[in-house]
Amino acid sequence: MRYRVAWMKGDGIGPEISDAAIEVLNSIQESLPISFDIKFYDLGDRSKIERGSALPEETVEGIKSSDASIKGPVGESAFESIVAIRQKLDLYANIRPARSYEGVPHAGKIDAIIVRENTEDLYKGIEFEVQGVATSLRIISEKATRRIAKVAATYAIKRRKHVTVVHKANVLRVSDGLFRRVALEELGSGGLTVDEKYVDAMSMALIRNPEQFDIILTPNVYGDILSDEASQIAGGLGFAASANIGDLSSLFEPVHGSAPDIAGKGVANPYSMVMSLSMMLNHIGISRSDNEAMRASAAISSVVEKSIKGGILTPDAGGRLTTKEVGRELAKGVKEFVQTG
Ligand code: GGG
Repeated sequence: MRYRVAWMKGDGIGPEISDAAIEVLNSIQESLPISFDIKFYDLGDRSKIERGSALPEETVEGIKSSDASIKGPVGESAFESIVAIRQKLDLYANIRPARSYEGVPHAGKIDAIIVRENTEDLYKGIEFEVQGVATSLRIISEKATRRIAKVAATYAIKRRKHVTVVHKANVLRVSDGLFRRVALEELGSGGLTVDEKYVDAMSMALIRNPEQFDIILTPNVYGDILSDEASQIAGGLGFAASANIGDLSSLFEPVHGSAPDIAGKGVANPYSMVMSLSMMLNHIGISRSDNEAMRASAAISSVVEKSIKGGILTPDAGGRLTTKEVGRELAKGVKEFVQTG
């Protein structure tokens, strides 16, 4: 099969880590009966300066008309670009796995997935200031809560059948009260173990005993914060990949920002981007029932795991390789993996 992929390289380290991931994708095309027609689109700070928009209409149309899309990190324009595209295309499920790998120093053993509602909450962006008083409106709807709880259940059923619902319903009694009620209602009938945690207690429990968590279901803002914490426990944001999934489109991206302080130095960690690519291929495989896409995703995951263990790492993770060298090694590893079965 041939798939159309929209690729936004983004800002800062985005182009470097994108190029490393494209090298891996090329090795997939050379070794499996699957191919990709990649089209590049603008998104983020540079796009805003050069084109007057952090999210040009052409990019939105490009994502809509592709089979899958993937982006590098963006800088200060996150609200106008990534948050906006999630809302525009109703990419309501943000899937952020946090897993500690052998070979990377990690603060605790973790293998969890944060399932974050991706379209509402304070990130809806309804804010205004009147006479020195700034107000942000927090939107939590029954419809959005129910559908994200369903996604959490789908993941939990395939894993350890355990969901932790995160909220602060003792204080935010109406908004988090609704999230808690609807999520527990939706998760209550599927044979899952469901528990709940206040977000403050959750941030402590994640550090104290990260191993206990499987699927972590959260409203938008808590999910953004907790996923940085979880990825730090796992070994750092350089290994944190994610998916934004809707009913009609999907967009894959590293969890981290654009790291302008190290941009252009050749030391950025490309694993987050390569793992996002693996998530994209897995999504194509599932949504199109394509075994070759599934095989490609599994090959990348295996090679990533082996390479991390084998010390193929950039300096942030204790290695000595450049971004390009890690990309090249992963591409070579994927080709060998596929050829040797
Ligand atoms: N702390 C990681 C980071 O900077 N992520 C980019 C970002 O702010 N994304 C917004 C979002 O995921 O909602």
